[in-house]
Amino acid sequence: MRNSEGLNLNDVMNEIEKWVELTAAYQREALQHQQLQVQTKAYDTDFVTDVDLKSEEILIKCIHETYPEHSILTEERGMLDRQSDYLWVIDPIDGTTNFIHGFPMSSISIALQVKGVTQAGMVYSPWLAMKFYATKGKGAYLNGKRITVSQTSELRISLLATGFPGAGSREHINLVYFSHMISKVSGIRRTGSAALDLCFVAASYFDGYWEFDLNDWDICAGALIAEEAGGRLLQTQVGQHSLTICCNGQMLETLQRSLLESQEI
Ligand code: 2AM
Ligand code: CA
Repeated sequence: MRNSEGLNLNDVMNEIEKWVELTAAYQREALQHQQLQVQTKAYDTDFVTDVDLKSEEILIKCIHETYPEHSILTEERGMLDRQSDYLWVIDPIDGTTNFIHGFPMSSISIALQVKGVTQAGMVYSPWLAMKFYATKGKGAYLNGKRITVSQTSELRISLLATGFPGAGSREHINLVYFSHMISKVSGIRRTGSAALDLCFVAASYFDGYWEFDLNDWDICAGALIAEEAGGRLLQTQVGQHSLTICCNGQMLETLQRSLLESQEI
């Protein structure tokens, strides 16, 4: 299976799987046997651990060994630019706060973009033993089984997910949206890993998801997986904030309308 640039996406996915398993094994070992070293970044609740950094190092080394000319964008190290059409987008731990607390809801997220289009992605939870992956045009899978989004078209009976990134800001824009939406749906969950939230929409556990101000590395792989599972992804701007919405096609318009009503409250 070759994409327009002649790369075999089956081979790419086999490589990704090896790299991610290696990283997951390291994370399991580290959480069991190691004293975590936690540092803060932009503010006092924006955390990074030595395990984030080492996981990133493992993934970068694997990519450089296999595809030395490719560029890499990572959460902790930024852009490692090789002036290539190929860009790997990596979040070594999506859900770092959960990871620090031992709450088993974090993931390794890795995607390959070719000329700006995501061609392959994997989101792997070392704790749930869930491996979500997709290649463009070939569907989405969870541990070898094809997954598809839910068919729920009614918001009233839907289970949604959201998140509150950047909790350093006490007045979070999403609180208004959350309180508006909570009475309109069956329930709203907040896992703390945007990558897993998108995959949970892909697997139809959630009917829809929204979140503000996410970064490329949070959503690159999960967005492909959700879209390949039949989901729709919308990214829009609300004032200074970017809003990501993901759900099945039947619900997109209703969910978007309902979310945007929140601004009028
Ligand atoms: P992280 O754990 O890799 O930082 C939780 O709602 C989601 O928001 C997670 O995907 C989390 O990714 C992300 N997140 C946490 N803090 C953030 C910040 N300061 N800016 C943007 N995204 C953030
Ligand atoms: Ca991260």
